[in-house]
Amino acid sequence: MTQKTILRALAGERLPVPPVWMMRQAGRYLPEYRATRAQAGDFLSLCYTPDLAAEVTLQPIRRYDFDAAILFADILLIPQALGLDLWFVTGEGPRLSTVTSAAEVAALKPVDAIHETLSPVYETVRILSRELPDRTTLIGFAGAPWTVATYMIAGRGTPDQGPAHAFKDADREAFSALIDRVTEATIAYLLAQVAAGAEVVKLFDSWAGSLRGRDFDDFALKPAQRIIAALKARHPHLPVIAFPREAGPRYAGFARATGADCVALDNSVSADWAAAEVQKDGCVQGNLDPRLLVQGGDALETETRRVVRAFSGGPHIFNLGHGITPDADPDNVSRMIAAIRG
Ligand code: 1CP
Repeated sequence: MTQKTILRALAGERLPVPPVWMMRQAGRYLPEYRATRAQAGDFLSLCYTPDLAAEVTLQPIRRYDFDAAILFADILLIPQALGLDLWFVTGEGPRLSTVTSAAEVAALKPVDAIHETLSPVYETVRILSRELPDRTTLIGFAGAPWTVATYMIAGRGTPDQGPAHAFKDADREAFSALIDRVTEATIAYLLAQVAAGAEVVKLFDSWAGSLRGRDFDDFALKPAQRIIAALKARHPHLPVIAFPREAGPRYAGFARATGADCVALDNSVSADWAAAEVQKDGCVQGNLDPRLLVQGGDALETETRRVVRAFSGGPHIFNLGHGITPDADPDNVSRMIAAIRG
C-alpha cells in the first residue's frame, strides 16, 4: 500500500491537492542552512559530513512540511569520485581538474572505486530514512551524464557549455567514452543510494537544452534511458524523475523514450502546452518561475494557482522550474504553499 502523496503522484494518480517540494529547498535562502554551512566550514565538508548533510536536508521539512526531502549533496561529487580534483571558490562556484582527451578519459578511476569517496553520502541517506516523518518521501539524485561531463571538460560552469561541445565535435568517440563512464558511475551511485533508503531518484540534466538533434538523442535521451533501465532492472517499482532542462519541444515524448515516471519542467515551457503534450504520458513536476519567490506579492499567488490549475487534470507534483535562489524570502515559500494547499 502506497500512501505517501509523492509516490501516489509518481504512480500516475491525480490528487486533489498536488504534493509539493522545491529544487534547492535546502539552501542559502534559509538562515538555518547558512548557520549549519558555517559550522561545516566549506560546502564540500557539508556534503561529506553525514550528520550535517542530513540536518540541512531536514531543515526545510521542519519549516514547511514539504512532501519530499531531497538528499543534500551535489552532482559534482561523481567527477571527484572518478578521480578529478574538485573545490568551490566562494562567490564564484565549482572548479575541477579537467578531462579533454581520450587518454584522460581512460585514466579516470574505475566505476567500482567511486564508493570509497561517496560512502558518506550513503550514510546521509541512511540517517534520513530513519529520521524523516513517515509521510515524507526521500529523493536521491545524480547529475545526468551530459551535464556532469560539461563540468568535467570545462573545469567549471560555463554559460554555453562551449568546451564540452568542442570536445564532442572534435572527438566524438572519446567524448562518448566519457559519457559511458559517467553513465556507469551514475548507475552504481544511484543503486547505492537506493540500497541506503532513497525511495525515488532524480536525474538533473541542467544543460540538456544546449543539445540539438542527434546530439540530444545520443547524449541526453540515451544515457537517461540506459540509467533508468539499469535501475528498474534491479528495482522495477523505483520511480524516476528526469529533468532535461530547457529541452523545449523535446520534453514531449521524453518520458516514453527514457522510461521516466515523471518529467520535471523548467519555466520556459508553457504549462498548458506541457499539460497537453507531456502530462499525457505521466506525472509532471515544476514550471513555477523561481523569481516569484523573490518578488512575492499577488503575482506569486496568481502564478502558483495557475500552475496548479493547468496540471489539475493529471498526476502532478508542484515544484519550481529551477532552484530557489539565495535572495528568495522564506515567507514567500509559506505563501506559495498556502496557495497550493489552500
Ligand atoms: O555555498 C553553497 O552553499 C553552495 C550552493 C550549492 C548548493 C546548496 C551548490 C554548489 N550545490 C548545492 C546543493 C545541491 N546541488 C543539491 C541539493 C539538494 C537540494 O536541491 O536542496 C542539488 C540537487 C544540486 C544539484 C546541482 N549542482 C545541479 C543540478 C541542478 C541545477 O541547479 O541545475 C548543478 C548544475 C550543480 C552544480 C553546482 N553546485 C553548486 C553550484 C553553485 C553549482 C552550479 C555551478 C555553475 O554552473 O556555475
